[in-house]
Order: sequence, then structure tokens, then C-alpha cells
Amino acid sequence: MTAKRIDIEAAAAFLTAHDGYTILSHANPDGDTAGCAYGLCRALRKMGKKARVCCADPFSRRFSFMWEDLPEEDFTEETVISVDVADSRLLGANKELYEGKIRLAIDHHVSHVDFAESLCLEPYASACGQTIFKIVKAMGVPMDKDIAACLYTAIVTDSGCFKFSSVTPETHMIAAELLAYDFGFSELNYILFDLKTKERIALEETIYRNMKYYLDGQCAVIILPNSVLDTVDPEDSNGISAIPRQIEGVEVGVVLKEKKDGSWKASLRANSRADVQKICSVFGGGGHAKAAGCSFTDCTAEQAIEKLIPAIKDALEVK
Ligand SMILES: [Mn+2]
Repeated sequence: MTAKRIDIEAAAAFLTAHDGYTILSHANPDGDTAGCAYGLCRALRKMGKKARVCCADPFSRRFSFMWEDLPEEDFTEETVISVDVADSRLLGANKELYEGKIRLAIDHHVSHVDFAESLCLEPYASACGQTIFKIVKAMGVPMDKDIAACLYTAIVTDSGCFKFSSVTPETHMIAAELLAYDFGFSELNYILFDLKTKERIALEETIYRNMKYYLDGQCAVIILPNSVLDTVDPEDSNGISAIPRQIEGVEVGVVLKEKKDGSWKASLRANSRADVQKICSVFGGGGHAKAAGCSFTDCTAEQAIEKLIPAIKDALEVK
């Protein structure tokens, strides 16, 4: 299906005209989809409308400030919308429940695959939170510190603390406007990015001890079997794929996580030279040039590495 493309003003008009909202976030939710959903939910409630947030998977405890003071409301769902969802497959368990019922998708992924009746897409926004900010403004809802904290979280998480190349002057300008609402951005950033559980620190110790280098140190590999993953909260094993590419001289980082069914999910991250999307596509996976993934079934982690290393070697030699 083809979604009707609508701009910020039209999206604001749609949201103003309807009521009884279910706001869908993508599965394995990040700060962007959570911040967009709760920021918009709060704005809609401020307009006197009924709204709730719905996600197939639980949100991180780090985001609890988004909903802690937000009472659950009982109402009949009238209008389903989605935020930061690039593809209906990313709705996870909610796909079956809501596919075909989504009136409006608000998103920022260039790769967006139509699934909603209308689409408000800003493909060059570093976070969907930027788009939600503009829509909230266009609806005439006065910004407050609770909405600002949600939208700031969306932007700061999806922009990698304003470090990613997707960041534009507009990203900073919107963040600057949000900072005026005095939500305690310094404490919030500590909770979002610095705070670690003791289990996470122990996991990092195991990771650093067992990490292996290949291809003259141009490739670093981390293996996370269930025997290790089972000792930590799933959230504590997030963000590991960012570790190898921090190491000087490493061009490609690989993290192999064992799944419950015994298969291995490989997450590849590249610095400047290699295109990991191409490497992963050889094994039926995909993603972006600098961040991609693929899966290996019926083999050990060592066998998966034996398949990956030659492909990485080729990718490094091409350029
Ligand atoms: Mn996003």
C-alpha cells in the first residue's frame, strides 16, 4: 500500500481532529520511539484527548520518568498511530494486531516502508523526536518540562549524544529550545548514558578478557554465549556492539550473541573502510554500511567466525 505523504501542519491537523489514540512504538524500543510516544501522549492529553502508548516489548527502566506520573486511562481506541516505526515488521507482536489499522505514521527513516494510511516523514531528522517536537508546536500545545524531557531523550539517544553525522543545526536548535524547560538534563544524561549496574560492569570485564583480534588487529570479535548472557538482565547486554570499534586500529567490530534457540546473531560495526552491510548480505542479513547484522544457525560461534573473517578480509582489501 502507498501512504499519503503529509507535512507537519497536516499531521498536527489530523491529531487535533481525532481522539482515542493508541500510539505504537517499535519493538525492542529505544529512547527515540519511547520519547516520541510519551511526549506525544502527554501533549495529546494536555489537549484534553485520550491517549495511551503501546509497545510489544517493555521499555527500559531508564525511561521510567516518562510514564511514572502518567495515570493509565480506560477508553475505547479510535485512532492508531505509530512513531519512529520504519516498517510494520518492526511492530513485533503488535504487527498482527494493528496492521491495516494505522492511520498515521510519523517517522524519520529514509528506508521507511509504507504501512499506514498517511505518513509524515522527515528523513533527514536525526531523531523522530525532532519531528514530534514540530508537530506538538504546530498543534499549539504549550511545551512543559515533562514533554520536553521525553523529546530531549528521543533526540539525545538517537543522535548519539549529538555525535552522529545525522546531527544538523536544527537538532541543536530544537534541543536548545527544550533545555529552557528545566527538566534537569544533566541528571537525565547520567541516567541515560553513564549509569551502569554492577552486573553490567562484571559483563564488561568478561568481554574485555575474552575479546579476540583477527586480521592483524583490524577486526575485534566478542562472543556472548547464553552462559554469560543468562547472568545479566537483557538490558545489560545492550550497546556491546559499540565497544570493538572504539579500539584504535580496529576497522570492523563483531559481536556474536547466542539466541535462546542456539543460533548466533552477529552485529557488525565498521569504521571508515569496510561496508558491513555488504558483508552481512552474503549471509542473508542486512543493515547500513557502518552497522549491520546477520544470523548463523546450526554452528558454533567459532564456525561463524570462520565464515565471517574471510568476508571481512575481502571487504578490507577492496578499498
Ligand atoms: Mn529513531
